[in-house]
Amino acid sequence: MNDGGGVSGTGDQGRQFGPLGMALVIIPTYNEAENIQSIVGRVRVAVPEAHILVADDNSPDGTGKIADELAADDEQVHVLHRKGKEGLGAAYLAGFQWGLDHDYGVLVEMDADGSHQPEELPRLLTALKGADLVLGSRWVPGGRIVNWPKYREMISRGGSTYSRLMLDVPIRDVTGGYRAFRRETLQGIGLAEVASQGYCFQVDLARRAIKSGYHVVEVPITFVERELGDSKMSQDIVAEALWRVTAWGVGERVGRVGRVLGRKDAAGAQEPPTAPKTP
Ligand SMILES: Nc1nc2c(ncn2[C@@H]2O[C@H](COP(=O)(O)OP(=O)(O)O)[C@@H](O)[C@H]2O)c(=O)[nH]1
Ligand SMILES: [Mg+2]
Repeated sequence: MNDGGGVSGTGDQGRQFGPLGMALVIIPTYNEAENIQSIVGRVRVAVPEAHILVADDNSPDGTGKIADELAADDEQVHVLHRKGKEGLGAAYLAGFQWGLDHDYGVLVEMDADGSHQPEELPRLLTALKGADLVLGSRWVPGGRIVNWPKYREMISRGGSTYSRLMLDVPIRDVTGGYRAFRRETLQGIGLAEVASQGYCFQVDLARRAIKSGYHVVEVPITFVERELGDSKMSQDIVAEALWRVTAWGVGERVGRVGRVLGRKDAAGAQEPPTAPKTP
């Protein structure tokens, strides 16, 4: 790991983000050798004051080595080398921890494949001034997708709708992965209990933020399907999302019913004994 040294939220660069502190853009990678240089370069141009952390799961195609070369030339680029493929969720959890340990005030999630356009990041960061968590959203007015196969759109829209109804969260794009968090939001949503590995990790974080009372805002984005490399989407990832969202939703409903019944019992116990009916 190259941790760059001298990273802090109080330097000149930090001040450019105002009271929120310095931003760290976390880019999880698995076999993104064809994309990593371009995405890092685009982020550096779009938000020159932000730092970047590439969280690579020991990609066989050498992504980690390319990232190391980029980091060697640029003190704002860092690399977290992980031992093997453990899923998007685990890579982000490690990246968040690294960012919190290094005093970043804003932590951004961004895919490596260009689907999340760095040029839209300033809009997300501006919105974060009035929110605790900003979600880049494909499914609010103004949001768009480019070159996405119909079946992927259906999985994504269906997954968001199912999650919204099941979990009772007022969010149009619950599965998206282009997000900006204030550090306090990540610290307040119980990251230590997050077990989701695949893309339902995103649903998990959004629902935790809402349930914890944080102000979550959706900002429209144009999501552009990757041109290079392969998607890591799999049936296992969809299956994990389906069972976890269902389990969370059922668990919440059971909990609500339990609380209502509990209140009734408690209320009943406190009621004064009814006076004997007079004949
Ligand atoms: N570190 C790490 N990154 C991953 C893993 N799975 C996916 N990613 C990265 O997560 C981002 C989104 O994955 P992608 O394959 O583009 O998913 P899709 O956009 O849903 O098809 C990309 O930057 C991937 O390289 C993983 O297991 N570990
Ligand atoms: Mg992708």
